[in-house]
Order: sequence, then structure tokens, then C-alpha cells
Amino acid sequence: MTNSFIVQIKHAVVDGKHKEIQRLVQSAIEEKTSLEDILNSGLIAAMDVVGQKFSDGQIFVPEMLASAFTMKKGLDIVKPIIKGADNKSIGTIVMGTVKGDLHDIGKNLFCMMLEGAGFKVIDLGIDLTVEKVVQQVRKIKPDILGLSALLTTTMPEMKRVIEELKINGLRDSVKVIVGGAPVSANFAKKIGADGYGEDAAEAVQLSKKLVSKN
Ligand code: B1M
Repeated sequence: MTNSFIVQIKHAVVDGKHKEIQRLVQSAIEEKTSLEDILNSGLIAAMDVVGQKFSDGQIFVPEMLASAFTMKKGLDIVKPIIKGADNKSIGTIVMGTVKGDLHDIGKNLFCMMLEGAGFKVIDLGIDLTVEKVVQQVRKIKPDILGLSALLTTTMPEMKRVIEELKINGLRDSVKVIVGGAPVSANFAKKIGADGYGEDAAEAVQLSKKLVSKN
């Protein structure tokens, strides 16, 4: 159900109204709006509108940045609730956005939800070279490596990471999952990943399955 807070949250993100977003998200929570609605119908839905406006030439990078900043401020309010109480770790996941890609909102959301599900998450950040990812996998020895890409031009970096893990003898020691708007299950299979999550919730379920098979 879409209530008036959700509509206002969506508009605030689309319009980059960062001063208003936290009050709106807080009010929605106080009014017992579900976090799922706040995220999916409010914050995430807004970014789809922003993407469409950008594609249509109605807005440009500065407006997209303002929306991203507003979205992040909104996520800051839901983060402590999603993360929940301290849980015993059910597995370790190293996460990051591939080389050339600065988009991190989806990755950050996924990280939050993983922590909420009891994973220990090590977020390496954005624009990661293949070498840095491989070095961190060797050092941290995570159960899962998660790679995010939002640009069609950066997707091939995922394949490069998997190839480099093989060359370094690390591929069998870690499950690799991939995601991000242009990524698909078919692409994941083609590059030899262990799985793909269409959205953060699906990717959390997949991660749980992968660690339970360990
Ligand atoms: Co950019 N951008 N952007 N952008 N941007 C897109 C991706 C684009 C689709 C917009 C468009 O044209 N409609 C387009 C890509 C086109 C393409 O490749 N085919 C695009 C472009 C072109 C660009 C630039 C090249 C623009 C320019 O400079 N001319 C530039 C590139 C910069 C770079 O990365 N090198 C650029 C820059 C930016 C900003 C910096 C302004 C900003 C990012 C800020 C930030 O992230 N800190 C930005 C934004 C905000 C967007 C849009 C509007 C929104 C992205 C977003 O945050 N979505 C985006 C359009 C769109 O996606 N509708 C667009 C919300 C987020 C929750 O969704 O990240 O998809 P998403 O994550 C989802 C799932 O994909 C999944 O879970 C999340 C939700 O549950 N998921 C995973 C994500 N990672 C996962 C990993 C997993 C599993 C699931 O496992 C490991």
C-alpha cells in the first residue's frame, strides 16, 4: 500500500531534497510504515524515476548526485533498524563495486541487509582494481565475495576478477556472487560466478544458501 509518506519520500529523493528526507523517513517509521515499503516503494522507486529522467535528458549528473545524496541520508535512518541487534556471524562476505564504477547505493543497501541477516561484512568500497580484490580475498579468506556493477561498461571487470582468482589459486576457496542493475543470471553463469541476486533481498537469501552449503 502506498501511503502519503511513501509518496513524499519518493518525491524528496527525485527532487534531491536532502534536508527533508530524514524527517520524512522518521515519520513514516513512527507511523508504522513497513521498512520494505519505505525502501522499495519510496527510496528505491525514486532512483528508477531519476534514472529515467537522466536517460530522457530531463536531468543531468548534478541532479543525479543530489538524489543519490538524499537517498543515502534516507538510508542512514533505516540502517540501524535493518542491522538490528548484534548477531553471531553466520559467514564473512567481502563486498565491493568493480573498477570504473562509482555507484554504491545498491551495494550499501545489500551490505546493510547482510549485516541484518547476521553476516560479517567487509565493504571494500568502490572503483576496486582486480588486484585489490584478489589481495583482500587472499588476506581475509571470506566465505563469499560480492561484486556490484551499475554500468554495462564495468560489468566485464567481474569476469576479470574471477579469472584472476583462478590464476591465483583462490577461486575454489570463495563463492562469488554478482549483482547490479545491468547484471543478469545469464551473465553471472557466463562469467562463472556462483550466483546472482536481482535485488538485495534475493542476494541475501542466496548468500545464506551459499554459506549453509559450506
Ligand atoms: Co549513474 N548511471 N552514472 N550515477 N545512475 C545509471 C546506472 C544509469 C542506468 C542511468 C541511466 O542512464 N538511466 C546509467 C548507466 C547506463 C549503462 O551503463 N547502460 C548511468 C550513467 C550513464 C552514469 C554516468 C556515466 C553519467 C555520466 O557521468 N555521464 C556516471 C558514471 C560514474 C561511474 O560510475 N564511473 C554516473 C554517475 C552517477 C552518480 C555518481 C551521479 C550517481 C551515483 C551515486 C552513488 O551511487 N553514490 C548515479 C546514480 C544515482 C544513478 C541511478 C540514477 C541510480 C542508481 C541507484 O542508486 N539505484 C542509475 C539509474 C538506475 O539504476 N535506475 C544510474 C538504486 C539502487 C538501490 O539500485 O544500485 O541497482 P541498484 O541496486 C539494487 C540491485 O541492482 C541490487 O540490489 C539493489 C536493490 O535491492 N544490487 C545487488 C546491487 N548490487 C548488488 C550486488 C549483489 C546483489 C545485488 O551481489 C553482490
